[in-house]
Amino acid sequence: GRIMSSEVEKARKATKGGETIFSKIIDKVIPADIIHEDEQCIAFRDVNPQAPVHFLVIPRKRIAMLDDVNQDDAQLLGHLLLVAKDVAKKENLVDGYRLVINNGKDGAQSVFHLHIHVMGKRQMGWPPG
Ligand code: IU
Repeated sequence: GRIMSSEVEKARKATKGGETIFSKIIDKVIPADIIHEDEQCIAFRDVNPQAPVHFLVIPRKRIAMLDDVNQDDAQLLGHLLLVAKDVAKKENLVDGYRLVINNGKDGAQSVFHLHIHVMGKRQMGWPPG
């Protein structure tokens, strides 16, 4: 069979509900390497990077997953993408980069606070695993 990474195993067991560690990062109760902050979102480096540059863009608003957004979040979602692009530029990802949103079990989501992964400084493959 296929080898499953521990991250995927973790994701398959993760369940939605309540506060996550990302709330604590937003509230600065636990530290993170924050590289962007504004009224609506923050961006910080992933603790387990999958590329030489790997950061997450997350809304301050507690949204568990992409499935939970609605029309009222349209501006916020657009903002997250714009921040992803701006921070990618600040991180000098001049040769391109990859954005990923893992949603739910099959998407291998392990933290139930919406986040956009931004990865760069290596050649990505397709399709993703
Ligand atoms: P996922 O999309 O839910 O599968 O990814 C969650 C990511 O959050 C994963 O890449 C973790 O390495 C990352 N992360 C983190 O940066 N800091 C933390 O305290 C925790 C997870 I928990």
